[in-house]
Amino acid sequence: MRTRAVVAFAAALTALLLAPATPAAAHNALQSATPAQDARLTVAPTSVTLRFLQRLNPEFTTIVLSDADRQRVPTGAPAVNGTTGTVTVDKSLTNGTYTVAYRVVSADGHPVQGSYRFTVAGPTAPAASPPPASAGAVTSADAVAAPISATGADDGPPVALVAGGAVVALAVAGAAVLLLRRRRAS
Ligand SMILES: [Cu+2]
Repeated sequence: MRTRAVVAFAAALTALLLAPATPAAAHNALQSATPAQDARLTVAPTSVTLRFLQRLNPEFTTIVLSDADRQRVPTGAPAVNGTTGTVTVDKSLTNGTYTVAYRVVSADGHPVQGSYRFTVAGPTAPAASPPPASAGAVTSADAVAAPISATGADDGPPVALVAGGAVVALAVAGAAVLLLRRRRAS
């Protein structure tokens, strides 16, 4: 009788201890991703692939890509293959930080969601800037920009002066021609 009570107590205690651990162990989890978390890419990715611990259910697999302004980036529907889900990126990603958010279902039916970021830092933008005249890229770009806008602002007065000068020159020339004709006539 006593032994039975002890065994029952031990069994109940074991069940109690194991109970909280069981759901966590049954939950799905992200194992790896391409692009990887916090990756800094020089070439924009054309797809995002997430590999999970458990098989994915295509009906309950969501992968959303969004940009730094939290605007959703158009992608294809998630293509599920076993434990991996892939979305293709419809537009070419410009430089910036992107967030991959996912929501999948665990084997026990409970949803699991998470997100991570990666950065696209391709050489496209620096190459488009004016030829590298000096070492300090940022400073030289600012220095180049400033004179251009200053010249643009100064364009007004010189143009007016030139136009005014032309009018004066024409008047002088006209008067000279008239004088010459009068002299020849007389
Ligand atoms: Cu669960």
